Amino acid sequence: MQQLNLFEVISTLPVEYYSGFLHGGEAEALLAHCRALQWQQNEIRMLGKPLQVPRLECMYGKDGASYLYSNSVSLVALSWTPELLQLRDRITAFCGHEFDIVIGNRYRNGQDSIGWHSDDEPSMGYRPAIASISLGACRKFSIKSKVKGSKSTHFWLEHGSLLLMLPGCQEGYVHQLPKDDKCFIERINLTFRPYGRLK
Ligand SMILES: O=C(O)CCC(=O)C(=O)O
Repeated sequence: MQQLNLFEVISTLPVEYYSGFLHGGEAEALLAHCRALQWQQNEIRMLGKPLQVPRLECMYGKDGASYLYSNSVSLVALSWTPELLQLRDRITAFCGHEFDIVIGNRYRNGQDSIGWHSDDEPSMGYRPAIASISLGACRKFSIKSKVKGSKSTHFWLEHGSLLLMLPGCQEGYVHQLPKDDKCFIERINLTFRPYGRLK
């Protein structure tokens, strides 16, 4: 498995990047599987007005799990598919972190995005690790410290790659996937997260 030189650039950040975590055929098969998941178009309320989230979303995992963000979108977990469960266990065997749910983001093209945020929903517990798998289009990912005036670091998330956001990342940093006017193809992202653990 290749660990990009980019890793050196980001070594001061609480993230690890593994290019080619999934081999070509595996990544293609997983992408096909993910396209058939139950995607939904959610809305948030902004200044009292409904606004479509600029991507499709889904959530799978632990029975009864629900995930609220922006005080308006509540994702409810559907049962694991065998493919997603197998991938979760493989990531845990690789990195040692345990996960209970996976949230999917489907960026239909470069006009879909996710803005600056951290994933600090209390249900994920204290200092969660999050494992992020990228499929399809290669998109730019940006991360910066929450300290005012901090500069952001950018790198590209390739098809089949794994990005680990380590404990401390959500507490100290924000991240985003900005729009990309030059991207015309789809990208699917899977973020495996802990849920409902006491520690
Ligand atoms: O699509 C990505 O790589 C980022 C997803 C993300 O930031 C999130 O799900 O919180």
